[in-house]
Amino acid sequence: RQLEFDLRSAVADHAFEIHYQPLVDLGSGAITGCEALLRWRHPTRGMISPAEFIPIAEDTGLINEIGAWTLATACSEAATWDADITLAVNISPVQFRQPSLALLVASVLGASRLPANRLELEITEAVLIHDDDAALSTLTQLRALGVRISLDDFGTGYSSLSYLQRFPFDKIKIDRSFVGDIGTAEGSSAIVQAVVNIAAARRMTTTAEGVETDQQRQILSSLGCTQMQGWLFSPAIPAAAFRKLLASHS
Ligand code: G
Ligand code: G
Ligand code: MN
Ligand code: NA
Repeated sequence: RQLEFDLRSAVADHAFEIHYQPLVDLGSGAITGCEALLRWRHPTRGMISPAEFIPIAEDTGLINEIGAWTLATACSEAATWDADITLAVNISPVQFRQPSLALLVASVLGASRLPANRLELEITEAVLIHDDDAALSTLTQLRALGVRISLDDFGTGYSSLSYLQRFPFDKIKIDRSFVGDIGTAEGSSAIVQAVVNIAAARRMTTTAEGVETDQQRQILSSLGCTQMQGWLFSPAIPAAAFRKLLASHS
């Protein structure tokens, strides 16, 4: 496949860049974090979405190299920001199953000098379904480093409330399919409310994804959701623009 071939050279050529999307506290309106989102500038096809190339990277194993680059680059960048905000990095299930993940994270934190408590790793429920003991052990190792763990896309996969019982998460990210329905579809605020309640009972925070309207923001705020992320505030933007955004909001 041509795209796989190109992806291999992209790793070597460092044709990737990282964009950052702010995470905003629903109470104060302050930027309290961001999510690193990978972008691939293809020589002839322009920007290719991670939704298209991450699956190829996972199938070919290239995700380990790409993921390590993303983690190291985002941590180094975030360590230079003049703001005490968290950095969230997506970890693919393939990366998560590498026994050396915690070692990698420790070495990246050491090299970038980003404080561990400013790093959040976003994982999806897909990592939890295969091997409970290995997953629990990896999560425990990561948390021992002081990094935070977020459960991404909550509600879309094989969501099981028992995961929340068994695994130590710091944050639940409520998938944008629920957020998009808020204020229109009957029952969707009830689902968000239920997730917020469970999170609070388990000392986890909640981030609503895909917030696009002020009405959604208001409802999420009244439901007690901690944080929001979405185009209402800002899409993911290049590092230099994100740095300016931080400066203009501090
Ligand atoms: O950034 P959006 O712009 O299009 O991202 C699409 C999908 O790709 C999302 O599900 C997002 O979690 C995933 N994604 C974006 N960046 C990364 C990354 O660095 N690593 C992994 N594993 N997934 C990513
Ligand atoms: O799966 P994950 O949550 O990591 O992916 C984030 C994805 O959500 C990216 O593709 C990003 O571009 C997208 N996204 C971010 N904000 C919004 C939004 O407000 N609306 C929609 N529809 N997508 C968004
Ligand atoms: Mn994510
Ligand atoms: Na998500």
